[in-house]
Amino acid sequence: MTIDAEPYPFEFAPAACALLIIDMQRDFLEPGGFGEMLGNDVSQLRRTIGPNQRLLAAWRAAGLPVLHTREGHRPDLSDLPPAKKVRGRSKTCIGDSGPMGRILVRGEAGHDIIPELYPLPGEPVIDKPGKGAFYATDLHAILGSRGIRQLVVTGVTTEVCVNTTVREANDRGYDCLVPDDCVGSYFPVFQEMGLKMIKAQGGIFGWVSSSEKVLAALR
Ligand code: C5J
Repeated sequence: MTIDAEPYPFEFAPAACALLIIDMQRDFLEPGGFGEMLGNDVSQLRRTIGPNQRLLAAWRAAGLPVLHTREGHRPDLSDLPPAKKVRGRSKTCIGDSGPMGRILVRGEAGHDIIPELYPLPGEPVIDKPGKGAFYATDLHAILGSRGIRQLVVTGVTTEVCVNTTVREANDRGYDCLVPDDCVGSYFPVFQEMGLKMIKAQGGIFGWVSSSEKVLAALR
């Protein structure tokens, strides 16, 4: 079975393919959250919610594995590198009080996944301290134990945590497909370039498609 994709059709092996939803967290997506507080236009990310909901519903209905990630840190910030803490020289940074609790701290309201895409019991949630979902997590072990070789990667943001995760996955031998309407960036130019970088040079990191095309294959 193939999915229409760029740079060429993706050989879809449903029994070995997981949906990996990156960082659809309240602080990144909700009006009044940390992302908006920094001056970002959250509507650029919120347009991905509908396509992700449709894909997630179809994926679950097909009985295929779903995993979610959240970027964040331990409440004592012991896993927060000082360099990450001070980067940006922002007045408010990771660990400080934000509009929805302490920013990017596990257990806080803003750190959690938006209700529209909330994980079901049994769907692994990978808490990651970095941008990539494989760094300092057990994601590779979980995927390996389930025989997963392919990932459909969605979420936010396209050029940061989605791109980093796709690159990490590629180096670990996974084939990654990214539906363009299911990933978002606060910056339109990074959205475009983030997707181009994945599919360039014959699919150097993976494939780019759309949720409709993945849904067509699932049907
Ligand atoms: C993610 C970020 N999830 N942009 N984080 O992309 O800091």
